[in-house]
Amino acid sequence: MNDDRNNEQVGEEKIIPTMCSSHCAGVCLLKVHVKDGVITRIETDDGDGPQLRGCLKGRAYRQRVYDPDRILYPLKRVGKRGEGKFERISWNEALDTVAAQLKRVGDTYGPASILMVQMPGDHAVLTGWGAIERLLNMSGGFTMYWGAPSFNGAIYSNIFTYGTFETSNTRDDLLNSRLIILWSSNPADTVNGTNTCWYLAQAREAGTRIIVVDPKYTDSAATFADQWIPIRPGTDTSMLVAMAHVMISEKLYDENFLNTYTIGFEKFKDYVLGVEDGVPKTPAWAEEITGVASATIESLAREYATIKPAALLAGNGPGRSAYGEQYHRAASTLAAMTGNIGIHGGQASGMFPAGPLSGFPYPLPPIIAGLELFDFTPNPVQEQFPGKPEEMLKEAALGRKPQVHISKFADALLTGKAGGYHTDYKLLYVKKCNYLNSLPNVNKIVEALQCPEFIVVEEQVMTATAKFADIVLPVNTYLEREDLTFGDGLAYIGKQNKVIEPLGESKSPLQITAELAEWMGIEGFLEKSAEEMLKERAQMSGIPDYEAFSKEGIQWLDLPEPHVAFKNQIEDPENNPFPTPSGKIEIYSQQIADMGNPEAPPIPTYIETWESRNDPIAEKYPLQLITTHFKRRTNAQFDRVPWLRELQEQRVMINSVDAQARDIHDGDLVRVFNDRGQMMIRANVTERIMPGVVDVPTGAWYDPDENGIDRGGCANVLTRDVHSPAGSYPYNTGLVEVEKA
Ligand SMILES: Nc1nc2c(c(=O)[nH]1)N[C@H]1C(S)=C(S)[C@@H](COP(=O)(O)OP(=O)(O)OC[C@H]3O[C@@H](n4cnc5c(=O)[nH]c(N)nc54)[C@H](O)[C@@H]3O)O[C@H]1N2
Ligand SMILES: Nc1nc2c(c(=O)[nH]1)N[C@H]1C(S)=C(S)[C@@H](COP(=O)(O)OP(=O)(O)OC[C@H]3O[C@@H](n4cnc5c(=O)[nH]c(N)nc54)[C@H](O)[C@@H]3O)O[C@H]1N2
Ligand code: SF4
Ligand SMILES: [Mo]
Repeated sequence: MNDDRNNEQVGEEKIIPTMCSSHCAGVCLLKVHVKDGVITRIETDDGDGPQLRGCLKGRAYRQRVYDPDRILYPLKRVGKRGEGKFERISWNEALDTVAAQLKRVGDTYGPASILMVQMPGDHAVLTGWGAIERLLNMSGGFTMYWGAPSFNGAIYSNIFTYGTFETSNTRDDLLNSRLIILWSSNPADTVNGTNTCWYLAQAREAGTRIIVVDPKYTDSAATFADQWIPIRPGTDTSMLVAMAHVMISEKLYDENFLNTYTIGFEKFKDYVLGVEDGVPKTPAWAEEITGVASATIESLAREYATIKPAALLAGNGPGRSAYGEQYHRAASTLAAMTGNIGIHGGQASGMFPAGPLSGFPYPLPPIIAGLELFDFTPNPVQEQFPGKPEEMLKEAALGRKPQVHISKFADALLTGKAGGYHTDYKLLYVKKCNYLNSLPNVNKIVEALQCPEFIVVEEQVMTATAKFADIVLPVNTYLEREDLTFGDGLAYIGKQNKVIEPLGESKSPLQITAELAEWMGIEGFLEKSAEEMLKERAQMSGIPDYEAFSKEGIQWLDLPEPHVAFKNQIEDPENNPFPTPSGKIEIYSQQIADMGNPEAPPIPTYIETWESRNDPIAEKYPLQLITTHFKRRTNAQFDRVPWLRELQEQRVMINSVDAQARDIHDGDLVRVFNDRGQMMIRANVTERIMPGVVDVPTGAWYDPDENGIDRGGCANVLTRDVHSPAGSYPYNTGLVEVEKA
């Protein structure tokens, strides 16, 4: 396909459009210049209409493709595990080894002893989920993982509150808002859907009031906000509940909306007023917890209740803390109290960034389509395998067994049956995931990775995780393969064109799985060719001419107006119940109550996190650690790109008050530590983070010295490998101390 593009004529430069989508919540149009089969430069969208301009990472992708450390051939470990010594082997030997190990481990210990983890890598259809699951299921099964690090608290909240995770309006609808609250959301760094910043800029110019609630004075706050409200990490639910208190006591809430569309408000109201526990959740109560002045809480509550329509964009920062699900449930409850659901300019405040799981008026959301392509073959290890993606995510939100939360993989590998898991785990398959760098408690993971009998990692570059593999399989980049991708928060489908041949012997993630299936003698693994699947998917998404679409790299979907989640439910409730058991928005959830977990109450409730400022361990480790997403990386991807490294140094952000008390100056080398680990890193002494909080941005590459002290600035040497009942990862919950090195 696209032969005219792929067979470059010698000496002639071609410009090939393609769609970048790099696990970054963006999907941007790039124009890739290719000469003699080599990428020479990358430009971005300069066309008419809403441009989908790429960020600094997309434009620097050339250095990622040609990274001198790209893995070009299959590798076999020759040194000690983790030492990083490998030798080149053939694909035949690699596939033969992986196939034989999967069979041996399955036959000897049972298929449940196989653990697999994969992440998006890129957001694309063929590269997405489904293929490896199908392969493992067809060969006897494996132990499912659960827990989406990005937003498991939000998934849980959405499913139990709204009955679906499709809770978001498209981003262009922000132009209809009169008030926008960016609650822990920083699109100036984390994109949160391409063009979100463009819509925020237009909204601001049009006079929309924009408020940021975040412990950091982010670039988004600096660029867009009329007001910045710093808040102590992990305390957001108490502020939202106190805002509800203001709305209730001043009768500012939309009673008609609550009566028509919700159930359980009375129970929530009792909680807010303190009917049962005798503690009214007043702004003064929340001030003690959050550090936000009660007058500020009151005025925000009044503004949100009276300026209509208003979009509370509930970001995932607090969702990535202990009991983060309560924050999401509380945000959606406030959206209901203010009647901002199902209307233009409002938001259901389900989650933001919406991610590919939300807010799509597509005929079939392509990511789900990606799963369906592979039919989600039943997993013999999973007694009641749900089969359908929606159900699967619900099961995931509930953490039904047998499956292991990804944050517990290290624990599961170390303790197995003795630790209360279903079995002992003997084989680890890592696909599109920098497991060791991205999951909490790296030092424990390092220990755990010595346990399995066999580890296989599919990678593009030699990550800390890949160093622990017995076999490494080389993966190409999206510039070396064909795929489809889709807008995040805006309605378009993108074409990923193969602009160069794969480097070395690298292959696409789908190709690897398909070849492994063949090697294992599994018949009928791919029912259609990759090209057929893409064409079929494009057709289902309403794309009339595949060739023309490929030439453009993009197809906008024809929407008469911005998409608004739950518009039908609000406009015609009789005929459009919410997909919950009651048919209404469930502020009280009987499904949650039935689970009977006191740490997962049926109404949104403030629960103090572990390792809060009141924890006795705060005497030893007095600073709250947050680990935010960094502008010049996507998680740990792009960290090595030299052009990007020039732009921003990995440092720990610390307020000048905390720095002064420790005699730390800007640029000093400091030690950040707690009982789980330690790192040496330079300090960024600044007023842009509130006192008492430090930020080590996530994604820097783990780089231990001879004493095991991390020199790379990998946040997860400090984080804890636990999760809330809803599977929220507490990446932003934890205490540390910082001292001058
Ligand atoms: N440049 C870049 N873009 C990315 C990524 C990346 O790594 N780099 N990663 C992508 C991925 S996988 C994801 S999931 C998204 C993540 O996108 P976000 O969740 O938006 O990113 P974060 O920076 O982790 O968090 C957003 C804000 O939450 C704040 N925050 C942290 N804890 C709390 C808290 O307890 N309360 C409040 N109110 N605020 C808090 C942080 O200070 C931060 O400013 O971004 C995607 N886009
Ligand atoms: N402390 C802390 N830790 C965090 C977070 C946090 O906020 N704080 N955020 C969490 C979040 S939200 C997430 S989503 C996870 C992300 O965790 P990961 O998904 O592990 O992070 P990535 O860096 O995106 O890693 C993807 C890896 O897959 C490899 N790869 C293999 N095949 C492909 C491919 O086909 N395409 C691409 N693009 N890559 C491929 C890439 O080279 C890269 O090493 O991290 C989590 N970790
Ligand atoms: S990395 Fe993300 S935001 Fe940057 S160009 Fe690619 S898709 Fe767009
Ligand atoms: Mo994420």
